[in-house]
Amino acid sequence: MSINRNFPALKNERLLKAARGEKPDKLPIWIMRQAGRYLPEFQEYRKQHSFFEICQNPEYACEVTLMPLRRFDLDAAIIFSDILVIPQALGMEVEMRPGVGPVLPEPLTLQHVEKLKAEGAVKKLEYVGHAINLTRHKLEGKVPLIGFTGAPWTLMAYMIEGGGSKTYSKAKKWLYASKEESHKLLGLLTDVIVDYLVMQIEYGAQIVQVFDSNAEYLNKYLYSEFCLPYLKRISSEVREKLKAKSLEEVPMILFAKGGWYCLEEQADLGYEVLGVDWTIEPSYVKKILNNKNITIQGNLDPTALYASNSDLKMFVEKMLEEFEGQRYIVNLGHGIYPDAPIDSVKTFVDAVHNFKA
Ligand code: 1CP
Repeated sequence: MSINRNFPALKNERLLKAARGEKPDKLPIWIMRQAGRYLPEFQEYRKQHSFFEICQNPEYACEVTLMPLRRFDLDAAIIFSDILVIPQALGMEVEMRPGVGPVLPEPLTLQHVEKLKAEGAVKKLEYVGHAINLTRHKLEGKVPLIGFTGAPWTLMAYMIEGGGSKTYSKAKKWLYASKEESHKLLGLLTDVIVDYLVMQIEYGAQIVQVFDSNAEYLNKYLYSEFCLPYLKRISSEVREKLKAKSLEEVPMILFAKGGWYCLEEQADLGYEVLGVDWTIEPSYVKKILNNKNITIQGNLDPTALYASNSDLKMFVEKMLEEFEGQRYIVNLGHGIYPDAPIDSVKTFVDAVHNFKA
């Protein structure tokens, strides 16, 4: 399969404009995990195909990516995949267990770090590029396509814990007791992430998001030592490599869930957009990022979608008013839950687009 970079013209520029700090005609909205389990058509699809079969087959991944756009007036598509395809490409086994989530049956040990090889990993992930290329064409320029990756620390944490965890204490133990191995692993993941993002952009991703979902388990010391330098390397090296390949730069989003304790530092990492989770007050965000040249993305509580339609509308409008005056992309403050009512998603999207801009 080859890359077809003869892309259709983009008709909806709200997201890219907001990311670059230009004023869009209406506030852009997309929803983290919008192509997922809350959609009955996705549940049906999953009965026929395993999770990774969907990820690895460009036609299937494209179909699932387009599902939410047929239902809602969203301003972006996000390619269907998962952050754990990187550990998989590094040779670790990853299972998607229904009702449990991802499980890595043989978690990473300290001795194992030496054996991990970055070479060839991105080549193995080229199926994500093919899915992106196909989807970008199938979108016919309707909305931009978002590519994504997990951040180094978040991937490290899943690799060591072998799946989700309440405390991530095994992975955090490395940060205190095995600093050298931790930095080695984070550096290797950063190398892979940089090339993975460049590959996604080359195949057609128009903006990329780095998910640091496990930022909430760290503090300012740990985040400064084990995350900020790597996140900075990602934003600068992706741009350098794009330049070297004569590819246009794309905006980059960093979403460090629960990373309120170093919001200000995040603004200096070279990302155009910072995602903020649902625990942070818009007024706090505005105060901390005052005068920083950056777009904010977020942050409706995903469980607000269970509220009555009139309450939900009120919560959304309150949030939009509070973020007014800020460069802004509307989203939830974390991924949508599997039992989120479909009607509420429509109420959310419509409330955003009907809001006086
Ligand atoms: O629509 C979209 O957003 C695109 C698809 C997507 C994305 C962006 C999926 C599909 N996963 C992700 C990112 C992802 N995966 C993150 C970052 C966002 C976040 O914090 O929620 C994380 C932490 C994961 C890891 C993961 N994969 C979890 C969380 C586990 C835990 O306990 O921490 C789970 C449950 C998955 C499985 C998964 N990924 C995606 C879907 C649709 C599913 C459900 C599995 C299924 O259908 O069987």
